[in-house]
Amino acid sequence: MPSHQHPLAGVQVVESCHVAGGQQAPKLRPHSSHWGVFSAEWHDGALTVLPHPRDPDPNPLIDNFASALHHRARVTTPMVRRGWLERGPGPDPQRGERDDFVAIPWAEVLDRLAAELRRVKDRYGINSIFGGSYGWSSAGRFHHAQSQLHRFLNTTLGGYVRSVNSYSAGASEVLLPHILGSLDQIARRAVTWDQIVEHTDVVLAFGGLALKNSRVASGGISRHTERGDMAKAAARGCRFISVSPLATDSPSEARPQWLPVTPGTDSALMLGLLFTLVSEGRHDRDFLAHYCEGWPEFEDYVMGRSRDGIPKTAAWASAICGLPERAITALARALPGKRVLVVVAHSLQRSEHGEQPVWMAAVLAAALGQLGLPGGGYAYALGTLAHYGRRMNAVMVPALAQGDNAVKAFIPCARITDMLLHPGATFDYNGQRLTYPHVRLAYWIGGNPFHHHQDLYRLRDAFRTLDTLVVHESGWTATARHADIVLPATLTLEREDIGAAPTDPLMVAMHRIAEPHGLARDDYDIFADIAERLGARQAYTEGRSSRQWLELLYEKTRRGLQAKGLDAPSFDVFWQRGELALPQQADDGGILRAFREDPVGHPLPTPSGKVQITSPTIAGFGYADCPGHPAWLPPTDGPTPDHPLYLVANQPATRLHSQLDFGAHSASQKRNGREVCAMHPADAAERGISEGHIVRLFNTRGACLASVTLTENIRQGVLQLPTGAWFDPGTDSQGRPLCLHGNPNVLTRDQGTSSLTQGCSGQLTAVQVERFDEVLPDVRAFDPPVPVAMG
Ligand code: PGD
Repeated sequence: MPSHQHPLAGVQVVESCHVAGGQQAPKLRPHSSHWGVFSAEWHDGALTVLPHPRDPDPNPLIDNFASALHHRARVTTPMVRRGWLERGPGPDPQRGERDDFVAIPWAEVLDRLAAELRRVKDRYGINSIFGGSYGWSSAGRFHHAQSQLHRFLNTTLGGYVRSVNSYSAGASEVLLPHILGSLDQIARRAVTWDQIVEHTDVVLAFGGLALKNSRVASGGISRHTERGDMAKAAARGCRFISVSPLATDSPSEARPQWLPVTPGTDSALMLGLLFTLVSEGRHDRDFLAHYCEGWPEFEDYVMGRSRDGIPKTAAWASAICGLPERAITALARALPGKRVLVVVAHSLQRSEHGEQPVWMAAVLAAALGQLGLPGGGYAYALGTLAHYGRRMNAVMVPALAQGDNAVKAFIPCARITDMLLHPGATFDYNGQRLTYPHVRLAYWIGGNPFHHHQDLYRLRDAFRTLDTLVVHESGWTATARHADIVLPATLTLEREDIGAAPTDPLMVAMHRIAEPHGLARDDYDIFADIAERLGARQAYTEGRSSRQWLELLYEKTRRGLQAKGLDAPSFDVFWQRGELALPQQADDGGILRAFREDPVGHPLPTPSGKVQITSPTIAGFGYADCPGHPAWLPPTDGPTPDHPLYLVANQPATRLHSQLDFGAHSASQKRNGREVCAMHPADAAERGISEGHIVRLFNTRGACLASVTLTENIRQGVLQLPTGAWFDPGTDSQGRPLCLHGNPNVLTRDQGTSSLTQGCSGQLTAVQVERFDEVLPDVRAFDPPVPVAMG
């Protein structure tokens, strides 16, 4: 579906023109983003953005850039919350939406911020400063926002309370090392799309293989190949089976068979498959005996010989997952003897007990004897990001050194609200009992917690406990609106950087394409000036300009290329060329292939060196919500009579997370500025809802509005509302809170996936929906606050 034609396909771009600062840059200037490599050029004041000429399937998300550059939602000048200025730092129920902002000149705001950092450090210590600052920020390796913040806090203050793991893969990152190997080893280094195109008979994809996800990679992606690879594999006869409540979770090019499972029940379905395999003697006993630990105990559980006494038959699974018993039996019988690849999307583990489908799918792949075979076995998270199913680069791509952090305290990133609301409380994490530190100041850059976190009204209460919240942002996100100090940050297009990802064979010279909007500055320059006030400019900057840092970072990769005897041009040549090809490692199947070929010489990095069908380590932790082998654990946040529908709050197709939600492409898919919710016609008819109606989705935590689209491509009993619409808090006529724009995280539950991993469980919740017949309030999410003068 490429909608863009590049006028210079295959032609090297070297023509130059002047940009501010007297530097020379090509007219068609290269740049990169998490959703694609592109170039841009100005014509009569209008910016045209074109995908990389060799990208076979460009991501239309690049169309959000031009309209975003000077949108009214941009932060133009430093702003400070009036209550913070008048009453000083401290917990404040006015924080967020109920207070005004005052515009303050750069020099003064940085003086005040430096003084506040010094006050908090001197009075409470650096373990009262939270710098976790989770978020995807932008693709450049130098202006990577989190790295800049961490380096700043380490070099100026000595450290900060950090966060670990991600919202993407919080459950699997912690679980996988116990049972197979690290997330990177299992997801990035095992089965590639090339193997699938050549070898695979069946791809059994739990959660599907949605292109909206696989067309994105943190750090950048130069060629979007997944659509073509699925088409090639399907043309060879590979069968794609997409297990998901949403038919749209796999592209038509894969010619998928859709199994519309009830949300959150995949591990029950897998148990039904395993029961059928075992009861018919079709499981691979040799593989389980030689390569795995703990199968007998697990088999007892499957067959109902263990304490619960329940045989996990296809009929049992059918009653839970909603697929017909015969479909489950037929699927189980279709797998043995074939080259089968079991895939589990990140989204499945982003919900309560999310560890279970990840672990169960590995066991299913083991029971089929397929682990470690080319194109077979287990590809955790394939199709969830463009990083997966590709080869790793053979040279390092650059990263900014962050310095040393003297603070030991940390939280799993999705426990931010618990930490702020319950300082001193203890919590479980991966076998440890940890204590929440008492945080007084949070510094957030490159992330949008009012996008990524769950139960946003609870998050708002948590942020109100702080003395000070500092945010650098390019747009007036809800996070910026909840801050005390908001500093305008440049968009990626407004600065130079290097684009590179460990799985993409192209390093990109990201040229500056536009001048900074308003008074926006680079995070690096902001931090350098605060560091100066804290007496640590040299420690933070090492005396380098941004351009000198780029040269230094580039040099690491250049040396790697040189050591391999490959083309290793100078920085200036790289910059002029606009890109550099990087070599890649062999497609060798990683640790799973090596283990299969020689389990003694190449044991897995697990306690037994084998696949842990059961884990004595996890069993030893004694967590009721994550036992010692994968199991069906019923949800506690499932549908109820009052809230009978599942809500799938998944990744959006029209933007990355909440980034550039105000851009033209994202806006074009909304209806009158409101987000669109998909619903089955039968569910709609029961409630008198028709196509295009505005509905109110609600549960005990909150409510939001959305415009409805009716589709048979969704399982009955399920609604789908993507994440990323900027939180726009208002009220209905009864004074009840209501997100006017359609942000599903006002509905989702803020609870860890389990005591083992404490991952984000925002993907699923239960809601009711009704027609909204009141006077329709306008969406104000992109209207910035109007600065007031100090009284
Ligand atoms: P983004 O919208 O990417 O979301 O959460 P994340 O916070 O990463 O936020 C990045 C922010 O950084 C944007 O506001 C952008 O303007 C800003 N930014 C970009 N570049 C820069 C920069 O250079 N400097 C500064 N100062 N700011 C910058 C994403 C998270 O959401 C993720 S990864 C996942 S997988 C989760 N998914 C779900 C889900 O499936 N369902 C629910 N309900 N919730 C989720 N939340 C999670």
